[in-house]
Amino acid sequence: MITESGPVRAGSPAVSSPDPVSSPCTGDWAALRTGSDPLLVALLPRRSAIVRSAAGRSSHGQALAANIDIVVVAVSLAAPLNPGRIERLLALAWDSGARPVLALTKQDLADPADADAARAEVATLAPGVDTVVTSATTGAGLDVLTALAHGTTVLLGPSGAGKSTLANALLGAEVLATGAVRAQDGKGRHTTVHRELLPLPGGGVLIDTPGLRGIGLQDAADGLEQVFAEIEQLAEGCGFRDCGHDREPGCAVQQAIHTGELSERRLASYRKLLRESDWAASRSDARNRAGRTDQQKSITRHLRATYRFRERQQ
Ligand SMILES: Nc1nc2c(ncn2[C@@H]2O[C@H](COP(=O)(O)OP(=O)(O)OP(=O)(O)O)[C@@H](O)[C@H]2O)c(=O)[nH]1
Ligand SMILES: [Mg+2]
Ligand SMILES: [Zn+2]
Repeated sequence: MITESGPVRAGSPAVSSPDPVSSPCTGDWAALRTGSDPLLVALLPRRSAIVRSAAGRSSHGQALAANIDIVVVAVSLAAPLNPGRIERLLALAWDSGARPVLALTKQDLADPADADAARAEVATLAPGVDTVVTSATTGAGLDVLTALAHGTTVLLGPSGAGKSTLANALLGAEVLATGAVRAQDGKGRHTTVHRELLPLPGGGVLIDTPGLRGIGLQDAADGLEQVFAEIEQLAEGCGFRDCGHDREPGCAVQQAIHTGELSERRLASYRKLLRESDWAASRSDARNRAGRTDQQKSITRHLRATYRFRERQQ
């Protein structure tokens, strides 16, 4: 933890909350009991939080970082573009309450024509998102990114995208370890293993994160609405209010696909991510219900026993 007298390591009491989303995470502001054994006594309310659905079969969410102002989604220009992953990361970013920025990294390694094509494609994936083309080698775009970063900035993206390299460039020092990507497919080797929070020279802090393997969406409907804003907008022109954008007559979304204004891939991606988000949301509702009824269950059990007793009496 960083305090006015520098960093300290503080214990945190056994987490009493059953929901891991509310466990302390990088970027949290906390109240400390100081002394020889500093102890975290309270977390301040978060103004934003990046929550993914945790790995495994549990439907719990996991907060990756809190109180974020800017989420920089790093995408390498030296690897094939993965539109679905960009949309997923942007949904996570928007949904956190922070402002997403796209950094297209490794410009120096990309063929200029390919870089232009990637930029054009990314523009259709990220309406309303500032996009910066960067190179840690030539320094391109770093000034723009420095200007965009303020408050708490977090770097997100797949392993090998160049997050730690970008972080070092923004920090003005080689603080974070970086690692070469695999030659055959440009994938990273998961060099960063912990989230790191570091002060930026111009003020604010920067959080570098490990490249996420699976980023499940947890009830990110608001984020998806932002990422797929143009589909939401088109849907307002559909004949039916609850149009499924399938074969309904007067469907403005299908019409846009027909004219090439909207790609089928994008509609499919929207549906897939919405399904995933809704599923996680319903699971967590079910879990909340289950938690609440623990007490009710014991009452029911008690009642049932009473009924059985009465039946025997008759
Ligand atoms: N030429 C060039 N190489 C870069 C650039 N940015 C990153 N790299 C290289 O890409 C590789 C991966 O960079 P990292 O910064 O370790 O990637 P990361 O996103 O932090 O990856 P993880 O920590 O595994 O999640 C390293 O070999 C970097 O030197 C760039 O702008 N230009
Ligand atoms: Mg890294
Ligand atoms: Zn429709």
